[in-house]
Amino acid sequence: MMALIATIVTISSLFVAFSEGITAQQQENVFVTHSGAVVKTTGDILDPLYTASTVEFDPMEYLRDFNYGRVSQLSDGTTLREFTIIANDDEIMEVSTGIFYNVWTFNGTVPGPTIRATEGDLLRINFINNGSKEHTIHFHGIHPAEMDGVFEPVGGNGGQFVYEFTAGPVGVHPYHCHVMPLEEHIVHGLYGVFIVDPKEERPPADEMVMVLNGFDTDFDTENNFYAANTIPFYYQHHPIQINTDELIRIYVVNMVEFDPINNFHLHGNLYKYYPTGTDLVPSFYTDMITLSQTERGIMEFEYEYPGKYLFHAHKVEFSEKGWTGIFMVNDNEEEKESDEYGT
Ligand SMILES: [Cu+2]
Repeated sequence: MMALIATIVTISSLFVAFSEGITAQQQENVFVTHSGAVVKTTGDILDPLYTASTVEFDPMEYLRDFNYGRVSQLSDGTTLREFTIIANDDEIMEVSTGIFYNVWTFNGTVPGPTIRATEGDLLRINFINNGSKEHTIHFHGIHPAEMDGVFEPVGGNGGQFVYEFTAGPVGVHPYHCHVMPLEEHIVHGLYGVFIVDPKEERPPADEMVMVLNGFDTDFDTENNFYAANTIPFYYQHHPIQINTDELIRIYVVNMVEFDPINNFHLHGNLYKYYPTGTDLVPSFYTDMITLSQTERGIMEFEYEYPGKYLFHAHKVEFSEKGWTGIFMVNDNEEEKESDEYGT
């Protein structure tokens, strides 16, 4: 027994000495995760987490980023909004830690920019296809047939097309590429959100866009990851900061392919829901909506109590694969002060 212990002690001390020698000789590798954290390790990196070609995407920035275009006035008083949208299909993005995927992008991101206009504005979208395949932009909404982005595929390597139509109807609509095979062009990321505001504005609110999406990273026509705004679990690790007694308005669009339905459950609260956002009177007061492909709407709510509240797909498979987030509800200091002074 003593001999055995002595042998173990000898081997252990040899190992300590030997491993110290290895450590001294090894260089630390530095890599960056999608959240921007810098990680150092002397171990093998089986899945290098950073490459120069990684598409930068910040779900927190995307959340409240609305693109109103270059605005000018026509002689008849109509507001003209001009946008430039560039398609690409050769970029690589880290869609989840260590998972790199060939995203097809509008203006370099998935989803593309959130385009926003008021009902009746004239939209001019200068589309440039810098990809290697044919692409288009098909807007949901009302417009002439030749502006529908279906029968006029735009060639790659610099092909151009100008989409021009009047914004309408009021609501939240998706836009996406409509080239065949459609599923392939959509699931790689060629989609975004198009908001048409009513002429008489909705009440002021903390406004956000959430695109519910997924990624089939092993090409078996089943999604491996799900998210609100592309990066799985992002808003769980980076809770969305909101205030008590403040109106929150979310433009939500379901772009998940392969799975017939998605849904949106809010904790500790209920929301008013306007399907497609086309009516100014809500249709439901609920904590749960179900959405099929490209189904969308506007949610409005206020939190009375501060604290941490989950929002997620009640389809548990989706939430466990990334479609989950947190609202961090902070005490509304402004409201408190105005209460104290009775203003
Ligand atoms: Cu396409």
